[in-house]
Amino acid sequence: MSALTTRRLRPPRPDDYPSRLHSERLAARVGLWLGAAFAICFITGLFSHLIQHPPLWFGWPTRPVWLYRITQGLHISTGVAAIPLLLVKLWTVSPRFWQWPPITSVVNALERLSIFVLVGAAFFQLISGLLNVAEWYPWKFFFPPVHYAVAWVAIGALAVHIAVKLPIIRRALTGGADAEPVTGPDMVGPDMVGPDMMGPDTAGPDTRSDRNSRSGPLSRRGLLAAALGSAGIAVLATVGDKVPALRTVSVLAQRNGTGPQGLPVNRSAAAAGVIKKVTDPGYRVTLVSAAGEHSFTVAQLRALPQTTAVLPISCVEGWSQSASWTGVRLRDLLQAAGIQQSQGVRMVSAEQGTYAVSMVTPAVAADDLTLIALELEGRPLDIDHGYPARLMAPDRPGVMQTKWLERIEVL
Ligand SMILES: Nc1nc2c(c(=O)[nH]1)N[C@H]1C(S)=C(S)[C@@H](COP(=O)(O)O)O[C@H]1N2
Ligand SMILES: [Mo]
Repeated sequence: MSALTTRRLRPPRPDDYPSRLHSERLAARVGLWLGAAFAICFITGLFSHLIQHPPLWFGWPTRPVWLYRITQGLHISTGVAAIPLLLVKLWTVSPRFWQWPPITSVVNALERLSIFVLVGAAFFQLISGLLNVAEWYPWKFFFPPVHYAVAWVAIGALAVHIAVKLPIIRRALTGGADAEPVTGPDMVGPDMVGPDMMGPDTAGPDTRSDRNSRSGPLSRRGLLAAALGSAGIAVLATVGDKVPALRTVSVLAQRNGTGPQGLPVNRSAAAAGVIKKVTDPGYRVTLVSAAGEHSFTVAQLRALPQTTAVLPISCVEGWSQSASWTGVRLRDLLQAAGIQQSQGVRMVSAEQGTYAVSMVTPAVAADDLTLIALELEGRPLDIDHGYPARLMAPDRPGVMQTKWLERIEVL
């Protein structure tokens, strides 16, 4: 029998993973950062979902106008940071994946199942999110609802994982478990007693795991620093599409300030198939309400009182950029048509498709910064930015800033 077969046939022992980097303490430390990244990513993602599908109890403020820019920037950046952290965390605890026997008890089976779900959901979220930012969709499903549903699976499995591991996390983070390999007692069962359970004398520098340990050139502190460093580099490499000052170092950022009128474009007029329609001299923006229909030519919209506001486009995909927009206040337009109150306004684009419609809540409709924008940086909107008219409202996901407005339906 070859040495390899022999190795395979017997249960792995802690000695098979001599690196001290497979320690509970390191796993807990990296886990702490990873958990924080996941928590921020989940909460900011939840906000983004609620803003786009608001239940009756939910109201997102319109000030500060950059709040969503921050929350969604955090959502993408914590997701990016989580990728190297997750990989290091998995490597650190990897000896436990080859536990022998594979299942030791019902509790152990449940715990392993929850970790399987957690790792699967975490990978799914991070990879699908990253590909969505890159606008590459090698799948058939519609990304937002699936990403949202799996977020609950991930966060639920994470809560179970933290609850189950709480004693180990506490032990690892309060010291004393320094020399404890992740293949230690909690993995094999209560019958195997680890150094920290046998008293301080065996937990000293002379324990089994210490004597056999080979950490190579890296210390545990070094690996933690490398994990955090990689997370930081990953964020720096992608954050430039949110933070203009970091554009030059952000070599992997998707939308880096390039586009007509200095502002990126997610979907061009050509891609949306609206060029012919919106450049037609007969193009009108029609206000529809219980009082009837009222059509405006572009010239008529320009003749109404104009308001200028500096508002960011804050794309759900993470890029954001502030710009100066000029146009008619939605509030003024509604008033001009004799509409005092609404239960919401539907913004309908000349485009057909998924992003052709967005809802404006009564609070947003009444806001004095909610514009039917006609100009960007003092010039008529580029056709790719929604010429002749688009919605620009404060503190709102980019996907809801409907371009090429054709109908404004007051409910
Ligand atoms: N009709 C329509 N409006 C739209 C979109 C679209 O595809 N169709 N894309 C939205 C998205 S996802 C974003 S981020 C912003 C981008 O605006 P910009 O192209 O002017 O920068 O427009 C939004 N408005
Ligand atoms: Mo977007």
